[in-house]
Amino acid sequence: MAKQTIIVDGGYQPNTVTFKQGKPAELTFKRVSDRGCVQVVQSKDLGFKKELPLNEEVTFNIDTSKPGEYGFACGMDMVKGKVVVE
Ligand SMILES: [Cu+2]
Repeated sequence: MAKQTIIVDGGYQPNTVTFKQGKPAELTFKRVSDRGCVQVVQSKDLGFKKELPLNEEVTFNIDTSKPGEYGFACGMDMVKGKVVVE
């Protein structure tokens, strides 16, 4: 299982994560401050939308069956990041 963690602190650190095609993958978000507007993370591409409680880890399984770039963003679609499957 490939695992990556993104720290959410007004933005996404890092804002791009890469997974290998065909390998099971988990992406975790951990929001560590109230800065910015990133209390919700959503992705139409990856099929999730969830609140990020402060200082808690929220994990999504990532479908790595198809290579490509899959965007995610805050609840208002302003702060953006992406998952690359290659
Ligand atoms: Cu926002």
